[in-house]
Amino acid sequence: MTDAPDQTHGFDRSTLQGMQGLRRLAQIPETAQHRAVQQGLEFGLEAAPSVQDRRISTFSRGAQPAFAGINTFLKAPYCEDVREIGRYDAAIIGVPFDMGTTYRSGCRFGPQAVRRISAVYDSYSLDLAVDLEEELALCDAGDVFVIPSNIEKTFDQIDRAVSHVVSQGVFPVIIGGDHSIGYPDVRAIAKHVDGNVGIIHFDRHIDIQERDMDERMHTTHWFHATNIPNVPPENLVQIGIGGWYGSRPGLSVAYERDTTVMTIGDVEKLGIDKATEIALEVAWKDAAAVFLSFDIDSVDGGIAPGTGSPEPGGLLPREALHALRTIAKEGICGMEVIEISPPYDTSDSTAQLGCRAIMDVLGVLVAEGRLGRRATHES
Ligand SMILES: [Mn+2]
Repeated sequence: MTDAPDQTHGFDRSTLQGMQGLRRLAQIPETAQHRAVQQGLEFGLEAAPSVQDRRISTFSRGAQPAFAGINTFLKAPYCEDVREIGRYDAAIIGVPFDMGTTYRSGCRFGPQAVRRISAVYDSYSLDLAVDLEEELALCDAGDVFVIPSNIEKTFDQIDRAVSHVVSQGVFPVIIGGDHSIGYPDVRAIAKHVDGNVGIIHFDRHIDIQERDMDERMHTTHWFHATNIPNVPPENLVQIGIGGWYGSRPGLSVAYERDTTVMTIGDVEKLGIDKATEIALEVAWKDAAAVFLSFDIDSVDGGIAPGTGSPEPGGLLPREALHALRTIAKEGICGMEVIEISPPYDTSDSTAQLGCRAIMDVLGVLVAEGRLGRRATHES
C-alpha cells in the first residue's frame, strides 16, 4: 500500500479514516500479543492434538475466549503489588463504594461489571488507529479497600490510593463507585500538580452542594473539590446538567461560585463540537492540568439505564464519546467513570459504555503521544 491518492473509485479513498486506520495498524507490530500467546502456551499448556491453531492453550490464559478467564480490565496485568505500579504508564483503580448515593445504590459493583464486559474487547481500534496492548503499559491495580459504612474514611483511603499511583508517574483511571469519590480523586491528584487543576464534568446533576442529608454524599463533591486552593471553581465546567432533580442547593452554589454550566439544551444548540471547545477553554484557562469526570448518567437513561439517578433526555453515546475523545486530545491528568450500577443495567450496556469511555480516552492519549510508547518514542 502506498500513501499516494487513491482515485480508483472517483474519490480519494486515502482520506477515509477507515483506510488510514488500516494503514496505521498494519505498521504497529504485534509483539505484545505474540508474547501473550507464548506465555499462554507456557502457563496454560499446549492444546489437545486435535486443535489445529497451535497458538491456543489448554487452559485459557490470555484474551480468548472473551467469556473465559479471570477478568482484569481488558485482561491487563494485575498489579497485585502496588509498590510496583511505577512500571506501568496507566492504571485502572476500582473504587467499589456506593454509600454516597441518595437514591438507588449498587454502583459498588461498577468496577467488576466494567472489568467483566471489557473482556469482549480486543486492544486495537480502527477508528483511532491504536493498539493499547502494543502501545500502552496498562495495568489493573485492583480495588481500593473502601470502608463501606464510613464515607470520610473511604475518602481518605481513595486519596491515599490515587495519590500513590500518581506519585509514581502513572496515569490514573478510576472506576466508581458513586460520584462522591470525585472529591478524594481530585484531592489526590491536585497535590501532585504544580498549578491549577481544571475539571470537565459530564453529568445530568450539578453535584456542588455542601452537604446532603448531613453528609458529603454524591451530590457534594465539587463543593469540597473547589475548596482546594489549586482547584478554582472558575475552572469547573459542567456539561449536560438539567432535568427535574439533582440538587436545588447545588444550583445556588454553582451560581455563587460561578462555575460554567451547560445544559443538554446548550449542547443541542451549540452542537457537541462547540460545547466541547468551550469546555476546554474554560477548564484550561490558566490551569496546569485538567481532570475528566464522566458520570454515566450524563447519557440518556434509555441507553444507559444501569445507574443510580437516571434522568431522561441526556447525551447520546456517540456525542459523549466524541466529546471525551476531543477532550483527551488536549491531555488530561486523570479520569473517573462513575455511577455505573449493574443491578439496574440491562445487557451490560451501561457498563460497556463506561468501558468504551475509558478505552476511547486511553486510545486518544496514546494516539496523540501523551501516554504510552508513542510518547516515549516520538517525542
Ligand atoms: Mn449524576
